[in-house]
Parts: sequence; C-alpha cells; structure tokens
Amino acid sequence: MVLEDTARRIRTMEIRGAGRIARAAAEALRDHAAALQCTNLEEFRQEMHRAATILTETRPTAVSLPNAVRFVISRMDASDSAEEARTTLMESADEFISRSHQAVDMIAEYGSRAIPEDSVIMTHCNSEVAVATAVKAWEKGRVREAFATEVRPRNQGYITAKALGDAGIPTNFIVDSAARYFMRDIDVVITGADAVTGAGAVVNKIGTSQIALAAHEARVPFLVTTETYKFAPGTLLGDRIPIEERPPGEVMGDDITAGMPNVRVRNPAFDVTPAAYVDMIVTEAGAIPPGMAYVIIRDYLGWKPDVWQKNFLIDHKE
Ligand code: RI2
Repeated sequence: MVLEDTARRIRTMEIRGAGRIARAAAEALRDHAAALQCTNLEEFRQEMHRAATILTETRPTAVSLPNAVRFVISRMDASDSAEEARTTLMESADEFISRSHQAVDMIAEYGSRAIPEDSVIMTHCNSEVAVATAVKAWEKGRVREAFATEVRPRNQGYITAKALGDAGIPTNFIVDSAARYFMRDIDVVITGADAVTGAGAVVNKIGTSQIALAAHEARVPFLVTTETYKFAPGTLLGDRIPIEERPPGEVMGDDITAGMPNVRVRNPAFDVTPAAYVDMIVTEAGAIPPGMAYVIIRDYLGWKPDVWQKNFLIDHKE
C-alpha cells in the first residue's frame, strides 16, 4: 500500500523534485521490505525488484530515481537469507536518505562560496539544492536580491519564491518569458538538475536551456547544483535521457482544446542544456566543470565499463 501510494504521489507530482523523489522511493522500498511477510530469499528478492520497477516507472527523466533504487536494492543480492536481505536493504535505504541530506548541505556550502559578493541571483523551477545554496549565500551576506521564474505549467516557481522570501531574501517573481529581459540585472544563475549526462549536459525543468542561453549571451555565470546521484551512467553507453511529456491538460484546459481540433498541445517537462552553457556543476564531491561529469560517474556511481550494462544494479562507492 505504501509502495503504490508513493508511486502515485510521485506520478502526480505531489512528491516532486529529483532529490525528494529519490528519497521518497528509498523510504517506500524500506517500508515495503519491512512489511513484507516473506521468509524465502528468492521470493523476497523478486518482490523487491517488482517494487523497484513500479517506482522507477513513475517518472522517466529524473535519474535520481533509478540511481536511488539501485543503491537501495543492489546490496541485498549478496545475502544468504530473506532476513539478511531485508536488513541490508533497510540499512541501505537509510544510508541513501542520510547521504542525500548531507549532500544538500555540502552543495549549499560549496555553492554559496561560488556566488560573488552582493549578487543578484536568478533561479528556475524549484530545486531543493539550488534554494539551499541561495539561502546559504544569503546568510553569508553574498546575495542582495533574487529572481524566481514562474515555471509554467505547474508553477513550481511559487514554491521557490515563497522559500526565498521566507528566508528574508528580497525576491522578484517573474513570468518565464521575462528571464532574458532581466538577465542584464543578474550576476549568477543557479538551477538544479534532474539528470547530468556523461558529456556534462544538464537535463532540468523546461525553460532552463533558454535561460542558460540568455545567461551565456549576457556573460552571466550559469551554475548547476546537483547531488552526484543525478549523474546518468547509462549515457556513457549511448542511452539518451527520456524527456517526460506530461498531459496537455496541464497547459490548456481540455474544454478549450476541444474547440480547436487542429491544435495539438505539447507539454515536455524538461529540456537539455548543453555543457557549453554551463560554467560549473556544484556537487557534494566538489565544484567541477561539466567536462568532468565522466569522473563523477566513474568515481561515485561505480562505473565499470567492462561489466556495466543497462540494467546492472550500480552501487555507490564506499
Ligand atoms: P532538486 C525538478 O523537477 C526541477 O526540474 C528541479 O530543478 C529538479 O527537479 C531538481 O530538484 P520536477 O520534479 O532535486 O519539478 O534539486 O519535475 O530538488
């Protein structure tokens, strides 16, 4: 029940944000394992793999989700009994959740140092780690003002504007299409990420790449804040990050579209910002140029070129 409920809440975006959905999935796997009345190891493993699939199929783009699920379930494969597998899995889930929280704090600290004194910052969508970085920089007296975009169609910018305002930061709330207009006033753009490819391209909320382009044109540094578990090992095998396209009803009411038979509403939730428009990626492993994405995948996601394959259960290095 907890499992299906978490899957539903991730799908409907009641739980959203790449880091939060990863932790919610880890928690759901842990609680599912705890509640499972099963003493047969093989049955236990099969059921947990089924649960993992239900969770990873909820949203296709955020790589944090499959990476979290793999982290949580991979270690149980070495267990000799269902009980051992259950304990290992539950410990792994707790470890993932605690490392994830620590990573946010570390990124906020490193990212805040990268923000110049007296900065006006701009952010897009609602990223836990980008907001944490902005607030940390504000507490250090490095931020003067913030701009938060609206983020049509789901309006996650409301959450960001409220969080920044509640932290005391004078915050300007703007429609997405005003980003370039205000870019001349901005000292640094900070966003989160749903996925980072081996080539250092950043997949994030739709509209991010336009803002990156405007920042590039205006010579404004573009910072991405992201935990290492949002890097995508599969991209080193040539896999592409699927871009989720959400229901048209999020953009335009079905009653309106019904009267426009030749109009098709498109609603991609994410876009890809090429590495060339990203100045720095701030992770818990340090602030790196996008060209070092491969190193993160190799050193933090257990990349083993000779054995890794699409469905191989990766594990974070100790
Ligand atoms: P954190 C969100 O996706 C946004 O694109 C945001 O930038 C990204 O996840 C990362 O969020 P959605 O779930 O992990 O709103 O930094 O579609 O919170």
